[in-house]
Amino acid sequence: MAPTLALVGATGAVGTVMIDIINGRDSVPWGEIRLIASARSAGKKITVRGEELTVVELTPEAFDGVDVAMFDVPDEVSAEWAPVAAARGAVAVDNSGAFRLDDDVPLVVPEVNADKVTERPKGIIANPNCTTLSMMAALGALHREFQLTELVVASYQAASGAGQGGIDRLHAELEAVAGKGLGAKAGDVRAALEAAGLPLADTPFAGTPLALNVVPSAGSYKGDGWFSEELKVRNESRKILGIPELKVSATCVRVPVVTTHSLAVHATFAREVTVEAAHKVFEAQPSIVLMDDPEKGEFPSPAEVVGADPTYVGRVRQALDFPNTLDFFVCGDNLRKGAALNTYEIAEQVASTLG
Ligand code: 2RA
Repeated sequence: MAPTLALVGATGAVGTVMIDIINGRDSVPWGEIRLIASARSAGKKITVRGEELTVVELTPEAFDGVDVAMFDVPDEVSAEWAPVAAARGAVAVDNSGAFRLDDDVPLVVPEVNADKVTERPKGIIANPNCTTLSMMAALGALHREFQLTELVVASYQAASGAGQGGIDRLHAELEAVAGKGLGAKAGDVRAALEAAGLPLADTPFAGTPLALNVVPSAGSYKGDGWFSEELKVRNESRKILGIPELKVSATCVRVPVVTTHSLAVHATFAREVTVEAAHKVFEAQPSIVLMDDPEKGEFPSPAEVVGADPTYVGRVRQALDFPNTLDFFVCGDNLRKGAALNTYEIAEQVASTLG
């Protein structure tokens, strides 16, 4: 019998993209698809693959008969409910941060470590943070050929990483500053936002304007100068690539882009690597699009990549002063491959292993 898939958080921002992805597949391995959400959203009707489904409330019984349950909900909801789904016999594929560093929970990017989906003693598989995910297909492919030893990255993260509230805030700020010739005087953007009724105390972006600005703060402050996004890049990259001692340093920055995270990557390898060899590796990876002819203005940028499934790679250079080191730029839609798509790909991978 075809397995049953559940989507927990079906009405949220990532859940909505997930349904879009399921609707866009040529075929799916599922029999029943069940939509689950909080009591507030229960009863809502959503069309999935031509069938109108009614969202059911998140209860233990909602997982009865479910084979794979995808979770797109906040950390604390996953922490409570993913084990409930697992106890009822489902494999939980979780897109929150609740289990990513748990030794008994694999952290999976199918292009890199699909084999790990069967090593799940808790019945839970974790999906990485979108910032880490945006560069993993590229780094995993390079690591297989050249053996990664050091990684230095700077992120350029979109507002939608902070959820719908982040998107709404950026749009409101852009409207408030548009056409005013601002940006030449310190504090003029801040003053315009306050005057427009957008107090900086309300922003999800560290009390700092995002319009006409960049904000070197992503996630929560964790001490010693580090923000949570930067530590996630380090810890998750090590776990996914299976290199516990990988040297990693990240600086995570929010930029006034609605959706699609970008990263400038400086990666050092044990073996000699050339641009030509790296291009071949990228071209052989179906989930990567190589856009690398800078002389002709060909490189990826969020405005061109948003809404697409692949990771886009460009600006590939041999670092001039660092042996065996490549610099390159990646862009990935943080709501698709960075969240919903990778979670769904894991779910399909699990389905392929079910008896
Ligand atoms: C962000 N990576 O961009 C986070 C979302 N998971 O804020």
